[in-house]
Amino acid sequence: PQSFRRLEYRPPVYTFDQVELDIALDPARTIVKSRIDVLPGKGFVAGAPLVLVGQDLEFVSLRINGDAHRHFELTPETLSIHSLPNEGKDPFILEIISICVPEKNTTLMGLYVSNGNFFTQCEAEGFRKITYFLDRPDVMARYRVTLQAREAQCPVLLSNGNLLKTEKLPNGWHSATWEDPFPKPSYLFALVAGKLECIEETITTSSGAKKLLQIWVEPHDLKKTRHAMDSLIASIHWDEKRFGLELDLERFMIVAVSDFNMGAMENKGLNVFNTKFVLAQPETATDADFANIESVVAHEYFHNWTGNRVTCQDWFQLSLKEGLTVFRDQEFSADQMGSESGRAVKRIEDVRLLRQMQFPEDAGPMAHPIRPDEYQEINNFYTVTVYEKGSEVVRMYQTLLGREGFRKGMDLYFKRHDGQAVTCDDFLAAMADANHRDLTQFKNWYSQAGTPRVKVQEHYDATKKQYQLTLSQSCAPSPGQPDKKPFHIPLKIRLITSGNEQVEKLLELTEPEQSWTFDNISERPVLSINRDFSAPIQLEFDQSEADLLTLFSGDDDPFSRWEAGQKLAMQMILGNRLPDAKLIEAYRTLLMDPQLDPAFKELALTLPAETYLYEQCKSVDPQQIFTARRAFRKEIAKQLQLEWAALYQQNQTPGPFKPDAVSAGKRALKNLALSMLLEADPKTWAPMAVNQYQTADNMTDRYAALSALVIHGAKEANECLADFFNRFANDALVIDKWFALQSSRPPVEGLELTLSDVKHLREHPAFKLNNPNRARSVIHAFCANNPASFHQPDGSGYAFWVESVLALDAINPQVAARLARALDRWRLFAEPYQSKMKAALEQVAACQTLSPDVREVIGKALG
Ligand code: BAL
Ligand code: ZN
Repeated sequence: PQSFRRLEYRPPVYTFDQVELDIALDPARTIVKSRIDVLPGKGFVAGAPLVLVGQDLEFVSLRINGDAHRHFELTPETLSIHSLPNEGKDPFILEIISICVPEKNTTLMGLYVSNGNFFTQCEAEGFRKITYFLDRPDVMARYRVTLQAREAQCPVLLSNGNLLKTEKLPNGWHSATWEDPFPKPSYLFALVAGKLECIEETITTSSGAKKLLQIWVEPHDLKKTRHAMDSLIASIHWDEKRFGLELDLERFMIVAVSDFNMGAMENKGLNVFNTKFVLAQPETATDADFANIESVVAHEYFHNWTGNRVTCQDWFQLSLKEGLTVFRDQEFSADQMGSESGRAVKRIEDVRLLRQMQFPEDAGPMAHPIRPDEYQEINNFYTVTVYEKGSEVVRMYQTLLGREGFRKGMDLYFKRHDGQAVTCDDFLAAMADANHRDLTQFKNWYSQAGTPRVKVQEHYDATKKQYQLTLSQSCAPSPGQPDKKPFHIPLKIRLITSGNEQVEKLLELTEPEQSWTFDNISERPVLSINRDFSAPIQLEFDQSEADLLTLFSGDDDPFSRWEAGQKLAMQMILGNRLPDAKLIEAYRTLLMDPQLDPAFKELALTLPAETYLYEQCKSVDPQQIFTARRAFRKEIAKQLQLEWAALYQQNQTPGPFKPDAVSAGKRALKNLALSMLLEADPKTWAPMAVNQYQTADNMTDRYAALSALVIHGAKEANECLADFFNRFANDALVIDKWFALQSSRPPVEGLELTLSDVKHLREHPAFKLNNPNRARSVIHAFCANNPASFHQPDGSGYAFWVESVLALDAINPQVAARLARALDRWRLFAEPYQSKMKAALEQVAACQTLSPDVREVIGKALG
């Protein structure tokens, strides 16, 4: 397989200035005419051919400066044009006509049809499926796009930028012409056409300019767009206030589509979204959905500056825009929580996701630095490492430089690079220069994969009243990187004493081993370290259970407090122990503390995920871990049954549903209480869950009640599941939840989720393999979110995985490659799992027709 390497980057030989596209939309035969001003690029060599890329296109014709041109070669993936005017030194006009077939395009890259409407997805390399082009992010051009279609079939015609004109054409066709004044790479191109309607608002931005905001959806979904619009308006105001960044276009559009590979896409002025991250109403969307919509709308909007105005030189720099934009959306969502404790809750949720998803990636066969050095298929590098770890790296600049210093760095970055395609090094240089700091060692975060481990040793000398802290760092080898250089690790610490006299400090660990001495420490302190998760590391710290209990009961840093509880639970679960009396008392005190945020209580009583527990083991027995974790949970449920019952009553949210953080936190705690009550005693408490299921006026409560019944194997579950399906049969996103709940249901005693149950779901009339959301709701939910049912000693789960990867790969390689990742950590498992997983991987590898996407993932897993 072909590999692409970062260090082999060469600037483009030719570049484009103005691009005119004329696209006649027909599902069976879309004709694309391009007219491009070509000029020498930064890497120009006289006489060199112009090599364009194209995929699944029918070539029709080519002209240069108005004349037919015969000096070209076509391969399945390229169009090389020779004998250019004056050896290519003079600018010239290139005209190409080609044809593509949107209705046959099941990959959902390029131009495709969903529910009879046309959509595009061009990032990373989808534009080449629309027309022959220099489809690379460092070629930035101005686009003018004319869309033509049958008016009855496509009354709405949208593309990037501003609408210049619309025209009626013969035979019932019509056209719309759009112009985007900002130069952009082809991956930010978009068009949408079909039967859509919008809600719109006009707002005034900081400079006093009026801007039109629109959200386009299928007509029956119009009533579900308000939350997305509110989130967009809040994002626009937040970016002005926090970073001084204003919306630059006259109009900004969001369009929702139900067939979509990713969450959403930041095309300039025309964001295209998976319906899952746009549509919400209290009756159909949960609090988590509301929060996700807010954060994804913000994320895509923030890309307008971090990604679009300043873009990536090449795809190895993906984290330049993604890590930074995730950081920005995390900060936005934290601010939207409305309080300091709300901010902390958001931080804990983000860290939890990082550790559940990214730590395993960083320890597995697909481990890569946030700026990878090599890839076979770029689609495989839209990873939690590039996104979430990338965001942690950006956050560390802010930790090291302070909020003001970070802002100075951002200002300099835009001052230097607006309108350019740049690199991660350019971002680091802006941060360093704006703050007169040497950040050379910080570069190791960009170049080295793996989660650093920091070992903590402490010594307290009571006679000298001196505390000594020694930290040493290491990082395990990762693919292609046997030896690691030390990282620059910012660690927030505080020494906790009864007198409370020590304040928080920031330590910068830069050496393999470093010591710090603290004087005038009146008693042996309890160390609170990596507060607020100031660095994305694993701590090796033999902290006593007594110290952990002290931190869990009262650390003033909410993250560290939560973390101490997680560590206690983790150690006991892995040691096959039940929570002891002290921990139960600590849980009880925390749950009953009237000062504490309900959302925090819910997080503190939610146990570490199985996949996170796996990473702490040398050899994973998934059934054993599941059983130990479940027993631990049952014990908490039983011992605190009175408290759970009280919390259930105390955290009701009467009145109309509001998705704000405080109400959502109360619902989260109330629904954890409900789940715990069913865990303790399903027979007694199931009727209360059924009542909540039936009387709920919002999806959060209805779905939580249904989940509690299903997860705890209550006999009432099936009736409620049937009711749920009938109630929401016409709402695809809710039916996805219905599938996902059943597919990810963990086994309960005497009620295992069998493979035939999952196959049954896959054969359900409402199941559609070619709709990514639906496929994920059954297949990924089972293979990736239901470890205890998936990892069967007889390997039957893995056989299902093989079948599913191959079936999906024939339709949509990107979705298949995600699923293929489910066996990444096979080497970590005990027998018989390990051998059976390896055999399953080999079975997929033996397939001759694998996509490059799946081939890369499987190849690396076995490599
Ligand atoms: N750029 C791909 C989708 C996203 O990260 O916003
Ligand atoms: Zn993004």
